[in-house]
Amino acid sequence: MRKNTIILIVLTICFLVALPAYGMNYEVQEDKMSSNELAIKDQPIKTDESLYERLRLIKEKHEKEMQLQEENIEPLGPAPALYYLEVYVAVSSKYPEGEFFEPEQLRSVEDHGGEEMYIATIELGYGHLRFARMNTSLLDPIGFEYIDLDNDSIVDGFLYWWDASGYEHGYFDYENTSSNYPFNNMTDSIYIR
Ligand SMILES: [Ca+2]
Ligand SMILES: [Ca+2]
Repeated sequence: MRKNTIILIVLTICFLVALPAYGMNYEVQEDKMSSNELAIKDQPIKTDESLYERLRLIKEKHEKEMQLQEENIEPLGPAPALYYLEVYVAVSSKYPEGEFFEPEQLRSVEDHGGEEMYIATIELGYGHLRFARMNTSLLDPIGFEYIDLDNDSIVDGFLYWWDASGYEHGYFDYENTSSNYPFNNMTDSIYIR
């Protein structure tokens, strides 16, 4: 009887000590796995040098156009109106490497979906009415980054991440409206297969 009780106590202690340790290991592995899987989402956009080159050219072209206009009209305010926008990348559990889109691309090449899916949009200039939709249903933003193309600490644009988790495919569209004159509206879209 006494021997059995001692064995029982020893087993209980072993179980109580092992349980949290097991739980912790499991947690850590889970975290590591999910952040590795969709790591692209956590990489600063600045690491995409080819994107920055492309955006710099768009900015230069826009500034030249603005200069030509300013010769005729009164100078613009300090914050530039929204002048460029695109769907940049999609990353999903089914395609964790991430698919970067060409500006004119109409349809994703890769098959996306699975448990998680995030889509990033990029814009230059300042907008204030952002709407991202999947099959006309609004998506929530989960984060954003500033884009500073010339390192002058003046923000040139924004990257926004949208949560499209739960969709296996669908029509993604993004729109934004300029905060400043001429209060123009811009859109871009892509079919995610
Ligand atoms: Ca800048
Ligand atoms: Ca799919």
